[in-house]
Amino acid sequence: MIACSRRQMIAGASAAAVTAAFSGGPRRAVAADAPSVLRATTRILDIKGQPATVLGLLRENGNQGVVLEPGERFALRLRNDLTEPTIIHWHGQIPPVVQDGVANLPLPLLRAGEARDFNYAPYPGTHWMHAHVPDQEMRQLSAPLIVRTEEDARADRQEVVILLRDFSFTPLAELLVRLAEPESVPAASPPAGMAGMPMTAMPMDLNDIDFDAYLTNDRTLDDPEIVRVAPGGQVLLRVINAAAATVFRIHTGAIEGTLVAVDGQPIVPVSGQGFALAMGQRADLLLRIPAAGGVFPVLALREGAQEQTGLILATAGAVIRRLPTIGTEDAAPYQSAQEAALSALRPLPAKRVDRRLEAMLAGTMQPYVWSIDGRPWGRHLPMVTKQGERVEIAISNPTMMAHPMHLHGHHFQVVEVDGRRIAGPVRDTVQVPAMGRITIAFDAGEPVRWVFHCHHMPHLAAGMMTELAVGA
Ligand SMILES: [Cu+2]
Repeated sequence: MIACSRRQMIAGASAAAVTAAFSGGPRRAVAADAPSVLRATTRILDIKGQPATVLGLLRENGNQGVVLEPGERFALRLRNDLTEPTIIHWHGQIPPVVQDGVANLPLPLLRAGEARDFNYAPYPGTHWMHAHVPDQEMRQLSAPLIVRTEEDARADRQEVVILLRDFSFTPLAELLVRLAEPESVPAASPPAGMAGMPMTAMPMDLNDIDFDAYLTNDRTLDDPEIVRVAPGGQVLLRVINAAAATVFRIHTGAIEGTLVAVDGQPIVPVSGQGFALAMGQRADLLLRIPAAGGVFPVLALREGAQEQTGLILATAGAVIRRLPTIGTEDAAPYQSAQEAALSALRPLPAKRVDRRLEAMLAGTMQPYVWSIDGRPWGRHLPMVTKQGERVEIAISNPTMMAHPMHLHGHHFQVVEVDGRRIAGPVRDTVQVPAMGRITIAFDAGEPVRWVFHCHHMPHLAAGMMTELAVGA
């Protein structure tokens, strides 16, 4: 432990700039014929003293991603300034499918130098944007997409965006080769004949990749972002898990947080000091800074491991001490009990279920192939429904890893966890624990093909995607 040094104070000053970059900053009016530009480009991060070239989504003013005020449309021109093709998905939003951002569904990737315009009415809440190309998402091609509500605008509170990532110097293709090596990790599926074994007898496989760093707003705890907060003030943390393959437990330390929304959708508030967040998911947490002031780290603990990342909330004059990047005990894993304890503030309207679908998650380590219903993407069988139908998909996970499952084009409600009916949260990404079963419900939307996939990037790259074919 060291006291706040001059170097850290300088770090604090540059942290203020990063805060501005993540929180939007002032916007200027643009003419209708000159859309605001979002560039997919490269940038350089400092990872434990080593420069790392990563990808990013930057505005003309240098800010990452997009913050929209109440009633504002999502209207911008995406320009691919990379030397490779890319496509960006607006995670949590439901634009017409032509703007959804999945390769060839229906539009192709943007070529290097190509631009494409987007214009749709956004859903409010904490969302994000990312390349729908696993290798690019892993190279940090992601950013916040925040849509503020009238309530946000009226509320006397400070908003802090926390974008969590994992970082590896090793390219995805090489990681996939390593993952398929015999000595890598426990089997993805229980051996034949062991399906009836109790869960505790099986080796749960929480993390199949060890990353080189875990980042909060691009920084490690060696040089964290420091956010100035007011004594007695209220803070809204908008936490986004943009990691490729890491579940985090958000830990608010001495202050109890109140979870008020998941995936941008309001829930019946739940208080606590730790909430798990899977890849693709978001959590909105309200905090009250004690009137006496002080230093309040917000940590993200790597599930089932000791690595940690985070940022520091501090009142003026407080002495900030450095926090270790490795904690003292393994963080508790994401459990279905957390999901079962959440309730939507605005549930789906009551309606008879028109169609019940099943999705069986599957995987093998050698070769490293993950799939849905035993069929990797490309050989998949579409799940079929009709526009307007109330659909339930029961997702069964007999594998030894959890899978955060994301459905495009819809917001769904979690209605069953391990056999128990609940009026759970409305989401777009649900964590299906190892050996667990989760049922989601929604009304089928635009009559087109929407993808349904795991948000663990190596799993997605290895085939864990299917489609929901909505008929007219
Ligand atoms: Cu998965």
